[in-house]
Amino acid sequence: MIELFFWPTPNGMKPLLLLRESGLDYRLTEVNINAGEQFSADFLKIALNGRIPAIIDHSPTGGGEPVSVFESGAILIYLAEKVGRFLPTEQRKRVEVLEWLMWQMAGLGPMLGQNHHFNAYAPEQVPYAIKRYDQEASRLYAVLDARLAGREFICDDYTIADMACYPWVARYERHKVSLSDFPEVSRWFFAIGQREAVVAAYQEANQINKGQAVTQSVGNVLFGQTAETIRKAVSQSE
Ligand SMILES: N[C@@H](CCC(=O)N[C@@H](CS)C(=O)NCC(=O)O)C(=O)O
Repeated sequence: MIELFFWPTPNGMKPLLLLRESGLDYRLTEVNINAGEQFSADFLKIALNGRIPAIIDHSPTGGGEPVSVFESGAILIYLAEKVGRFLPTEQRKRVEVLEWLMWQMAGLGPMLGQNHHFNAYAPEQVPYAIKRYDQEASRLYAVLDARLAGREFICDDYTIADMACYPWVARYERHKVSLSDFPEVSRWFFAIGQREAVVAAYQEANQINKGQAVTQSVGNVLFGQTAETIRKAVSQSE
């Protein structure tokens, strides 16, 4: 059984998409990031970075002690290898999927995250940052659009590269992106959104954190942490 430490955010959705698609046995453990539960000593033992998602595989392949994994990209690779799907084994095909997974992890996700931060959450308007991340968002959408031309999915089949990108593109309105400017992304996005597993994953996620806004006190939790947060929580767990 896979225990998924979860909150309904783009990075949280990635492993849930895979779990739903694969039929693996799983349960969700909510980590309310708006309330700071990601900094609890217990959670940091699994995910020292203090961010969801994380998993514990209570029945790892080959047996033995449970395996814990943090970082959504590493979780997707781990689960794909466990089920033997969504990540090819043939070298050329595999590296292509990993390439796009890394592109999402290091580019699309962080840049769209900053885009949303400076457009929606920053307590003061920072025109340079807004412009910078708006431009970067549209550049990245154009990269994905070019990649998807003539392809159903980012790689040959539906893979962890699609599962990583989809939940971020699902927030395109927050990035002030019009999908009509990116027709290939639009076609890919709406097709994936109709997959049974994707619909079920979002239905499950939507039961959690219904309509909780990022108020100033939530913002203080999410954006006000320092080295001290981690040092304190780590010393509490010792
Ligand atoms: N690179 C990490 C990023 C994880 C991440 O940023 N998670 C966010 C939710 S999408 C989080 O836990 N935020 C809580 C916080 O910022 O304190 C991954 O892909 O797993």
